[in-house]
Amino acid sequence: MNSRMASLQSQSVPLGWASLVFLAYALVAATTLTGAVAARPNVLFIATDDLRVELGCYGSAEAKTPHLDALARRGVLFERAYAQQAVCNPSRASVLTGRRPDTLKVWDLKTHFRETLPAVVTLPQHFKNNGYVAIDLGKLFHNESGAKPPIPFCDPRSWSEPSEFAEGPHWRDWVVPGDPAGPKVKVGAVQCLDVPDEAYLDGRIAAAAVSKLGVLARKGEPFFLAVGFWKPHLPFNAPKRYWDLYERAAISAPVPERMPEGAPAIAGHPWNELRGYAGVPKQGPLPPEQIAELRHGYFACISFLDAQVGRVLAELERLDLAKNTIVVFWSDHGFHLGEHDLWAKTTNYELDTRVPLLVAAPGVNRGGGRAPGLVELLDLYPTLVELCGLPAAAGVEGRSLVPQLRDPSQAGKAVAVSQHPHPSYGQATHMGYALRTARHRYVEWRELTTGVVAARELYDEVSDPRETVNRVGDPVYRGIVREMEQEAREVVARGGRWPEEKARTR
Ligand SMILES: [Ca+2]
Repeated sequence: MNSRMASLQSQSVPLGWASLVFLAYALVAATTLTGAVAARPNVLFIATDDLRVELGCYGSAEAKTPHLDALARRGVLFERAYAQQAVCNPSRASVLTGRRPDTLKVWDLKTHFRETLPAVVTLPQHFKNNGYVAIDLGKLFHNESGAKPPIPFCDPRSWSEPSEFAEGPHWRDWVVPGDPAGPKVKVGAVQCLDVPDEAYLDGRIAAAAVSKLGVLARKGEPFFLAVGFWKPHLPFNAPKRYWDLYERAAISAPVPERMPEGAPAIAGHPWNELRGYAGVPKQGPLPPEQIAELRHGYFACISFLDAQVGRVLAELERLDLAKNTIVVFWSDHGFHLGEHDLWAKTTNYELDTRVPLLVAAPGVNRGGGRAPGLVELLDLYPTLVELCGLPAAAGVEGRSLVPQLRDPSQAGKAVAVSQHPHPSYGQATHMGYALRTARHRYVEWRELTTGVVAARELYDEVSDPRETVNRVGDPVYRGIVREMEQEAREVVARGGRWPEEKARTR
């Protein structure tokens, strides 16, 4: 009850008609105010970098992720969420503008979306324009600019305050014992030192987020707090105690070891990202002990990341903000750890395009649940706009996930679309479009200048979830291939945008 109502009720004189009318207004105003507060929840938007679907709550037999598993229990876990392109900049630009890479014309690490679509209103900018405090701690947009003249990749106009921990090369997040200035050149792919969490960026980002939550709680204004963790992106550096959670001898080997049978060469890549680190062979296979070390390091980084998320979520609870804060946890794309004879990202396969996505929206998803329907990362923009009661943003291509948050059994999309140019980095010659339906993954590689289809792939995700055999030439799948070809034509014609009016599922 507000103070005005309390003082009205405490009046000792009998209430006249005028006072009763005023009291009625006050009651309506109080109800409206309460409604307005409930309709303006805060958003804690947690991004991670290169985290594939490798969490305990997703059924990983190896990853130790107690804090994210707890978040999954109080939110909705999206079992089939897909990135629009499996590499940092295009994926993040897509999520944060709600547009597909083809619409943005951002498919590489260098192009900033402000070069191609200068006036676009980003997700945090839309919140800022509608009365929210928008804060960026960590990597949300891409972390390095290739534009000339340089454009700040953290996109200052999206935020209420300057970004922190948002830019710089990944290799600099490395401890040189005795030298606080850190490395001057790119160093190794793994690091295991007995150092505090704050020795690395993600520990410092978690500490900054904890501190910022205190400030925001005292302010009392609605906030959109983006926390962008840099892990488990290479280099795999986590404090030793996170490495110690795993026994290297017990860590599984990559399965399958080879590219899918019948896959075109254009679907793979020579792992340039990993090979750029010291100690990694410039060509040829990795020795088994290095494969085990790298996989160990990736898992250590996942647990390190999980602990940092836990610190932030614990502070949200402690400040009593959790009940009115929507928590979103997502990764910009997946990752290969030697499976398919591939390392890192930049393919159109399930391991690279599928991502973890958890959404806890207090009062919306009572009791949480697991949503099996297909969704796309660019759906997050309209979802948060709807959840917070903001006006719809123009030009956004995603579809709100609110129906699935209310009832996780609701159907998802008929098709989730991802795309990736070939080669993975540098001057592209082809674009590969991946169409993921409930049962199949169809990939079409088209020559960029002519549009001619150079190669095709089809995987049966039910009988072959690890994608070991390309079925595109298998007569059993002839009908499916014909249908998918038609659908791919429509997707390409629409610039990678799936026609929402088509509600077919298979
Ligand atoms: Ca990434």
